[in-house]
Amino acid sequence: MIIKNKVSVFSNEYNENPYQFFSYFRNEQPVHYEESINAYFVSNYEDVQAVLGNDQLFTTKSLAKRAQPVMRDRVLAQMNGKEHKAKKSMILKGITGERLEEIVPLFEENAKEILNPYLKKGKIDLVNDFGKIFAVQSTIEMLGLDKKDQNKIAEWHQGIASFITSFNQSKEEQEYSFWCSEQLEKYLLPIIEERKNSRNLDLISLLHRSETTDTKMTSQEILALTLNILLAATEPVDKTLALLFYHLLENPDQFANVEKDRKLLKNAIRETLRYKSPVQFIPRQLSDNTEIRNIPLPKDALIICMIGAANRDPEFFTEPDRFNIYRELNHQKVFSTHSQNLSFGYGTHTCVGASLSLIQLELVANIILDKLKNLEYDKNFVYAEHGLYTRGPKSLELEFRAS
Ligand code: 2IO
Repeated sequence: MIIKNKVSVFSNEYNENPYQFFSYFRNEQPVHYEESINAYFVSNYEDVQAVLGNDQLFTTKSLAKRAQPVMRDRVLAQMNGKEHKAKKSMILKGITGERLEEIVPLFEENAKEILNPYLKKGKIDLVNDFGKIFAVQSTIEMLGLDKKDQNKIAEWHQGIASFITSFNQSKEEQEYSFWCSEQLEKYLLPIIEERKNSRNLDLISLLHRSETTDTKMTSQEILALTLNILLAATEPVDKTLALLFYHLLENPDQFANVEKDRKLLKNAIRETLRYKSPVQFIPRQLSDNTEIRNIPLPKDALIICMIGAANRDPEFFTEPDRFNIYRELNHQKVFSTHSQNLSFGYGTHTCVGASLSLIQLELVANIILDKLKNLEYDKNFVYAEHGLYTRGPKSLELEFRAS
């Protein structure tokens, strides 16, 4: 496509279909300046990798504005050195090994319970009837919260997610986000206090046991990490799941092969994350003057990595604009683990939950494939996506035969 005028990521055209502009950004505007938010967008794989790989120069200080106001203290990505290592290792303890064996059956139970009432109907909206609920319930299990509070937790999560992933919140919307953040604080602080001496493996109890250099975490610090986990483990889940099934339905041959050979699911999930990255942007802040592709960038500048565009860079992926679950098996250009695409970030602050999330998605996709046969779009279904920062289908209305 030949584009004459400068394209803004805040234009309607971009919002409608960002993917069509990725090659324009990579080739014509590799360091694209957006005046309205005073930020530089980088889109080539090599540049994004270089930015995320250098956390001394491209710092996570950007999160002080983007996340901290609703997180109420620093999130994991804002920490570094010993502190980062200690807290990250406690979080990992809550999602791997012994604890993973506890979580997986809970995910399974929840998924089946949410699907059940739809089996009789033969119809489901994979985003609004399933994905969003499954996402919140999964996070509730990991944090050891009460499932009966899921509706209010989901509502409050939506409010803080909107603050973090918006560029143009109105005053009212921002106030609502802060209100949600306050409600979560009121709800979570007493639970956090209660678990001071708990020996359990839920993430809140584990965070109490994280000994950083010499200080234990305060309840407020634990609150911020709890909100961090709530957001990071909830927000991308329904999106990825719906994108996976949408692109399988759009590619019936690949779908048929996945149904027959479930070992292909892992590749299908990774290809979905590459082809339609649910987290499209990762922000950083410069600690010094520098340049990218000879374009000078001033100290303190906000740099936004365009993950979706980098994941379709032809220098790194053969036929990048094709959804192809076999690419990892066929193409040598591509490495072999999820670290090949930048969907979980790169470098020191690579997503802590990446492995868990792949396990969770594979598990739930298998349950859906087992129970919902002859999947197809509902008669009147029209596909549409939304979101610039995090992006996914608005809905995915399906018909099926229950098995
Ligand atoms: C609080 C954007 C869904 C994270 C976050 C802004 C920090 C960090 C991310 C991901 C995904 C969310 N950033 N998770 O991009 O914890």
